[in-house]
Amino acid sequence: MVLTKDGSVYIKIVYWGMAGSGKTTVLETLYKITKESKRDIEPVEDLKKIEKASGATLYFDRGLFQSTKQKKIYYRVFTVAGQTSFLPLRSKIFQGTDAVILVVDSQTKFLQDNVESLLELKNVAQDKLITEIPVIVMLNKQDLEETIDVEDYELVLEKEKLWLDRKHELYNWNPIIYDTCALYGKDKNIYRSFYECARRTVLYQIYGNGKAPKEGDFSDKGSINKI
Ligand SMILES: Nc1nc2c(ncn2[C@@H]2O[C@H](COP(=O)(O)OP(=O)(O)OP(=O)(O)O)[C@@H](O)[C@H]2O)c(=O)[nH]1
Ligand SMILES: [Mg+2]
Repeated sequence: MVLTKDGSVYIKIVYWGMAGSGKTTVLETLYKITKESKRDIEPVEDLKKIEKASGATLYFDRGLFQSTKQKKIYYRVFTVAGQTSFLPLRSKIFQGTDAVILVVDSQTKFLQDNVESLLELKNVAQDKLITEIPVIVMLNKQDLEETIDVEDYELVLEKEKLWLDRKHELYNWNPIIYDTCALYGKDKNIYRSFYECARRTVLYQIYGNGKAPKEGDFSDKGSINKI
C-alpha cells in the first residue's frame, strides 16, 4: 500500500496464474464491466498491455481503478506473464503486493500446471499468503467441459497449507474460491471476485495494520459495510 502526500491510498493487486489461465482476459473484462455500469470501482486510465503476437503477456498488464465510494482509494492492478520463462519478472512484479487473485485454468488436464503456479506463488510470497496478503481464487474457464470444481481446489489448498482449520483464528480469511468465466458476455463472477479481494485488502489495512485482522481487531464492525 502506498500513501501519497494528498492522502490518496494506492493498493496493489496482482492476478497470478499459469500461462493461458485467463488473467489478461479477466482484467479486460473487469475494465469493460466497470466502465459500462456504475459499480464500486471504476477504471481511471486505459489498460496497459504488453504482449506477444500470440496474445500471451510479455511483461505484464497494468490497470488503475478508483473506488467510487471512497475517492481517495485507488487499486493498481497487474497481471503477471504466466509463461515459465518469465519467473524472475513475475517475482519482481509481485514485490509490494497487497493482495493476490489466483487465476486457475479449471480444465482437468492442467491441474498439475496450476499446482506448480501455486507453488511458485508460495515461494515468492514467503509466508505472507493469508496472514498478510489476502488470497482469492478464480476457477476460470468454467464454461468448458471437464473442469475441476471448488472441492477439488480446496483439496489443493489444504495440501499446500493454504486452507486453515475451522478452529484457526484466521479461518474467516481462507481464500474464497469462485467459479468464473472471463469471456465478456459470458462472464461470471469477474467483478465479484475482484470486489471481495479489494474489500479484504482494505480490511487488512484498516483493522489489521496490514495483517489479517483477528476477531478482537474489529472494534467498529458497523463500518466494515461502508467500505
Ligand atoms: N473458454 C474460455 N476461454 C477463456 C476464458 N478466459 C480466457 N480464455 C481464453 O484463454 C486464452 C488465454 O487467455 P489470456 O487472458 O491471454 O491468458 P493469460 O493468463 O493472460 O496468459 P499469459 O499472459 O500467457 O500468462 C485466450 O484465448 C482467452 O480468450 C474463459 O473463462 N473461458
Ligand atoms: Mg496475459
